[in-house]
Amino acid sequence: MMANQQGYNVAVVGATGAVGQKMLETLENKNFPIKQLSLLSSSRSAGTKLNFKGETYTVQEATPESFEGIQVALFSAGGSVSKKLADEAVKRGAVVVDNTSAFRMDENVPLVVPEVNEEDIKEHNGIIANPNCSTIQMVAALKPIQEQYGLSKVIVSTYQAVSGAGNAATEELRSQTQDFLDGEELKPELLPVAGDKNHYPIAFNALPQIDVFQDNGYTFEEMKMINETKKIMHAPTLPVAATCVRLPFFTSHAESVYVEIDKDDVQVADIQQALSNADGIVLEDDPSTQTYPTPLSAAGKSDVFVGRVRKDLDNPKGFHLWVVSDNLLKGAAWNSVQIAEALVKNKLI
Ligand code: L14
Repeated sequence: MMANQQGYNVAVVGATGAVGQKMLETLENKNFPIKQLSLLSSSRSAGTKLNFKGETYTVQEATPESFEGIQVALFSAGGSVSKKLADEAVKRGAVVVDNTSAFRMDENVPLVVPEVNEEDIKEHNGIIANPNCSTIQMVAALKPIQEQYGLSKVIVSTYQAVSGAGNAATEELRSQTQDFLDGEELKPELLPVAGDKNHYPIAFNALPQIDVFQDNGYTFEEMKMINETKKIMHAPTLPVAATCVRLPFFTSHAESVYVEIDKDDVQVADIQQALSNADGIVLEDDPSTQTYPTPLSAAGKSDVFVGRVRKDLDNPKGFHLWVVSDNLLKGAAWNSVQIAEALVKNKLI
């Protein structure tokens, strides 16, 4: 730990990972008030040196004792680490913001996207869950529509970046692309899912599997989008269907979202207006100038970008949207830091 000015004692668990690194960048860029910073990881990555605000920190192995004196702990080191250590952090007085799927559907754990359900953080019992990246950007866009026009159905297909699967997946795309261009044989080792039986090339391909299959034929990523959306939006009976697809780009998830609303006589301009007035949403939607967001245009930015708003041609209550956001920022690190900011604002730490 290193002393700094006034602020909070913050731990980042999984600091060397794809999301952990973005958490550090975001804490720095958003100037979160930090008194002492602890960078923690598994024993495998302990000893790594990382830079924060011009100072070098050595990553320590996360143990129960690492959380003595910590007020906020941002976890993103995988579900098993969270299951082992989140309670230890809470026991020592920390509020945990957990970016894994370990506790998201636990009814004692708020699942929060500040633009959508910030109030829910007040119900926390030590742990607040950060939703899945694909879910976060979708509910951010759905919220203003739900508020003004009601929602009766959501169908989403995703176009997801490889960085969501971690630094090793990013490296797999990079080296496989090179091998493909060099005419070498491709040797997929990781994607679609590290622990699953088969691996398929991601370079110049599209994989309709993100995370493991469930008994109902949906993947876990799809079920996360379905279940988390209902929980965050307080809409347990809202019909939601998802198809999640991995594509060969590094950053930002894109989503084609179909919604049906409750109200009659709503026009594209009304939906656009609701979106452009919403916090955290940027409307980039003008076919006459080919204006719409793309994974590359959204990368490195905190907002959720929406374009291609169209009315369904058959259902007057149906609308189609294109929603894009940096999966490691709003989808993970920035949403976690926003939750930490909300804890400060609401005097919960
Ligand atoms: O549930 O492989 O937070 O892109 C989101 C990214 C699970 C893995 C989560 C991926 C993760 C997923």
